[in-house]
Amino acid sequence: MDDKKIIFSGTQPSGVLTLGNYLGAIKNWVELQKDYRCIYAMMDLHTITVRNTPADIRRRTLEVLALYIASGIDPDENIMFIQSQNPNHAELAWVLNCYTYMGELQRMTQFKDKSARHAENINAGLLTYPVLMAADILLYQTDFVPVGKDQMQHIEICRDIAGRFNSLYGDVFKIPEGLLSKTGAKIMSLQDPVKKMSKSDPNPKSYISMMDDMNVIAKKIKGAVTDSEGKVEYREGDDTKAGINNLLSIMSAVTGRSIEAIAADYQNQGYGVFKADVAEAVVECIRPIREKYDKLINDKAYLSGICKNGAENARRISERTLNKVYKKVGFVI
Ligand code: ATP
Ligand code: LTN
Repeated sequence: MDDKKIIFSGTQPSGVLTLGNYLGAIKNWVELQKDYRCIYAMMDLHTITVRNTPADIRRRTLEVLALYIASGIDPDENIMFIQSQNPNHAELAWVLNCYTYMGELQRMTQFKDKSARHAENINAGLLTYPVLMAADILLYQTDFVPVGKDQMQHIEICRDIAGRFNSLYGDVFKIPEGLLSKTGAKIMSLQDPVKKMSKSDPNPKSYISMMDDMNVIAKKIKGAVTDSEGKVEYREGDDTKAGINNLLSIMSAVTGRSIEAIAADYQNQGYGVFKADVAEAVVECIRPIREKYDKLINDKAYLSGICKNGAENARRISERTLNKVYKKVGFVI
């Protein structure tokens, strides 16, 4: 490998990607590919921590890849692969499980949220999910992990696990840093704007899917929950303003203009005009991605080729770290 710093990130094929995934993560990845050696994966091993239909996982995995490419990630310059096609992830996760404490895992916000939402299936994988995520990152001696704000707690535990392992065995892992996008790091639900926009939300009106028709996108934004005050003003931390704060953040992320400048434009306007303009800006942001996506998704041979090639590269790079770990803990290799 050259001397560029390493970026690793991924999304789960647990649903159709949302505007939150795009603005919080993928858009940032596109920028980073110029200066870093980037590895972006489809995290299917993580997806079975909650019940999903197998055919859906299989189909969505290639949909996620097509969306990465349609968003502007160049498959010739970056490594893209399916997590389950590189067995080193599961192998390192097992080892790291033995260096992670139950108490740390039980404190994770995502574990608490998901175990409340899936009370009938609080499986061990849901608890140990952050250990697998740590393995994903540490296998590649990653420098930076670009994610949305909701994932920062998982980056912290990854750093703790790596530090603990290094203090026992010497410098085995690079300690990675999380990287937030400047705008759009936390896009909120359109129906309950104090909750993050999530592709697994049972109410489709709460999220904009990257696959929604353009008129559906406009309708969802026009139906977004706001307040009755009628002022397009950004007030950080004021939950009564959460809906407008969110629409301002979305507008800022898709146009690249500052929230202040946007709010100033709508000083004397009602929510109707503002929402119509946000809808138009979001549609214009998504439209070109969709057009590319629609062409790519039918070319299964091309997409599978990228995965195969990506998995070979990923395996080769990550093998070095795994071998080092096995040697350090005492396995005969
Ligand atoms: P699920 O709802 O299935 O838990 P998710 O959409 O929350 O899925 P991922 O697909 O794993 O989670 O997320 C991929 C990336 O998108 C992560 O970096 C995550 O931080 C980011 N992301 C997810 N939701 C948002 C959001 N609402 N705003 C900003 N970034 C987000
Ligand atoms: N947990 C992440 C998805 C994910 C990930 C990773 C992101 C799994 N492994 C490694 C970055 C690096 C999520 O966004 N829910």
